[in-house]
Amino acid sequence: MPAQHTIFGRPVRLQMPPRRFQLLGAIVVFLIVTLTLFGPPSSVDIPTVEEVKDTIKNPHLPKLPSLPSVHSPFGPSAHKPPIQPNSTTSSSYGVVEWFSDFKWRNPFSSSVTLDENRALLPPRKERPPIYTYYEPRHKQDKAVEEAEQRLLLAWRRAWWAQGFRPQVLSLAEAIKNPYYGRVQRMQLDAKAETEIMRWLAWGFMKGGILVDWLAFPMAPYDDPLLTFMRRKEYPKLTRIQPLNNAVFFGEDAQVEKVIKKALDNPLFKDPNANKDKIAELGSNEGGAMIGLLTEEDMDVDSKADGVAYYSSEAISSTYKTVSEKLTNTTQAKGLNELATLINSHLHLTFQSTFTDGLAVVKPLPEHTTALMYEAIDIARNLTQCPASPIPDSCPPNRPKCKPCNPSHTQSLQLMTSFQNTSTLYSIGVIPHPYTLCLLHYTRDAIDGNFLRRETQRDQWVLAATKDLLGDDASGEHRVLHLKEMIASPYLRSNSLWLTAERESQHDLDWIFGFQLPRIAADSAPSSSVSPGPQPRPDMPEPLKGVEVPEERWIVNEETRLHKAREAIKSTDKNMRPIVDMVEKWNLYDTEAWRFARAWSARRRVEREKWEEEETKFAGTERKAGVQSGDGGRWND
Ligand SMILES: *[C@@H]1O[C@H](CO)[C@@H](O)[C@H](O)[C@H]1NC(C)=O
Ligand SMILES: *[C@@H]1O[C@H](CO)[C@@H](O)[C@H](O)[C@H]1NC(C)=O
Ligand SMILES: *[C@@H]1O[C@H](CO)[C@@H](O)[C@H](O)[C@H]1NC(C)=O
Ligand SMILES: CC(=O)N[C@H]1CO[C@H](CO)[C@@H](O)[C@@H]1O
Repeated sequence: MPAQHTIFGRPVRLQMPPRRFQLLGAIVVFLIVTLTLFGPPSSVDIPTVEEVKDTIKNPHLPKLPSLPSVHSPFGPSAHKPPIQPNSTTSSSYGVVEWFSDFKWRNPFSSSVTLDENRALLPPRKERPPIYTYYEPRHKQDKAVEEAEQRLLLAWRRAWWAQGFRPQVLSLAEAIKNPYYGRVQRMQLDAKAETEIMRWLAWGFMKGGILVDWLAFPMAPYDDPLLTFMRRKEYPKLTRIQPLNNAVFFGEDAQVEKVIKKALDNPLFKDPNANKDKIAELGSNEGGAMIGLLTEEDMDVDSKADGVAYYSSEAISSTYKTVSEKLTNTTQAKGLNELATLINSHLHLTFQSTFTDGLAVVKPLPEHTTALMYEAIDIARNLTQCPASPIPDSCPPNRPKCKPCNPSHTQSLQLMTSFQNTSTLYSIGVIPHPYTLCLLHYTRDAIDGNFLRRETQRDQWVLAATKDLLGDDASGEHRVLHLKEMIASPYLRSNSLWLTAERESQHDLDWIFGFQLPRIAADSAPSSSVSPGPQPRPDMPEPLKGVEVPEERWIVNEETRLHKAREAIKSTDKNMRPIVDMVEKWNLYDTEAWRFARAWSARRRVEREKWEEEETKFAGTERKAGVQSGDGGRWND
């Protein structure tokens, strides 16, 4: 007899339903299980109009549901991932927090960080160390030393911007090398000794990249040599042919091996007797060390032109104006001019990399003029011709460059949406959604009714990606794309992202690798180019088809921008819920803003921390007379 099934004590008869119902039943069960496990589609998690409305009417009601934890059905009970070291910094808009993870390509940071305020960033790319050797001469003039420090700072900045971790070595490292005593006893001439000490210091650091402090990266970020050097794998000890002894790379064991081999050279058996021969080594094209080695000890790469070396030969043959001043009495002046010259060549390299010029992206352009001040300021300075003691000169690695022409500077245009080309440098300003609401709808305050009835969600993200992704892409797709542009290793060197709420940009020089012009000549561009500051490029043309607002409306925009900044900063218990509400209403815009803000905060923290670690060594901002943060007294 079959078992009798009961429910609440009543007997029930079980009978298999017909086949087609079995299938339907299976589908229903599958749907229920899927929904339970993975949660409903994400847009359902976004608070509804009713919820927002209720919160506004009754501030005492529980808060709006928090951001959707898209793939985390058991969200609230999960543990937050542990907080990573140095992943917070303070700002006037509260704490900026981030979490670095491989899974950063996620439309909502909070689905991984489980924390609305913590942005999910890509893992930090490790910076390969790059070394230079600098030893001030004894009893050097103070002005000369300062000028050299300034050059070292330029060296560090340029390599930092290219993704390296530049460090200035000195005799202190060489002394730690076990071979130091032996070299010192040899009593070599100054030139040969410096070269060998340089290798000892490098050997002590266990290999890597060793470059001269007058060798600068002057090429696009994806230049083959720079890309190779960033990979941090140097299978064979190598030098670069036309650069003499300016660039070497190799691994620890190889460096150690050649140092040993060089010091075992028969010439050193009796250094005194071989004095002349040893002194001659210095004139070898790869420096004294190379003269002590044989060909098979080192590879020679002759196809690399990503690095510009300002050797004394190059300076005296190509940059005569500067070399004339590098004599005893005006040496400091000469070095300062050399620094300005190098800065101009770094800037020129940037300008020639982006042949289509600069784009300042201004989505929703009707009422956002005041939002763009900072971006346009930076863009104009970037397109301005750099000041230079020899204005029409070219960097040593690109003698056929096209010098900057003040009457025909790099193009600078406004665009309503981002473009996908690597020859155009874009500057974007991401507003907080609250800021955007005030400006775009020309309001002085926002309330729930207005937000719900009159505003569209996530307008900024939609407008900013219109040209790239068309009209049909989803918000998730758009915000992911923006994150790629901001942070992916391939795209991030093509654009700069500011948040509208941060008013000053202190680390631009370290992002670009050169000092932006901060002084401009007043005169109109003249045909003959003179040394010193060049005229400032004009404002970009207004966008076609967009009415240019009158001055008084722009003044209103400025006031609103100020109000929005105050509101976002505010911890007031009446203000905070409104800002929160606007954030929840615009999840994608908020996500883009948080991401960009955390990205630039992390970059800044990384740099400041590193500057702090390096304070004891040569070439820091402090030693070069630059106040951390501003341009210091070396403004042009
Ligand atoms: C520079 O000074 C050094 C030593 O102080 C001297 O030997 C040299 O001749 C000077 N050179 C010039 C160009 O004055
Ligand atoms: C942007 O351009 C690159 C290369 O030209 C291409 O691979 C990529 O798919 C483009 N992206 C979009 C969104 O069009
Ligand atoms: C750009 O140049 C102007 C002067 O021409 C200067 O006032 C401003 O501070 C500069 N901005 C940046 C970001 O360098
Ligand atoms: C600047 C800063 O906060 N540095 C800290 C980074 O994290 C390490 C390890 O937790 C600390 O020792 C630093 O002080």
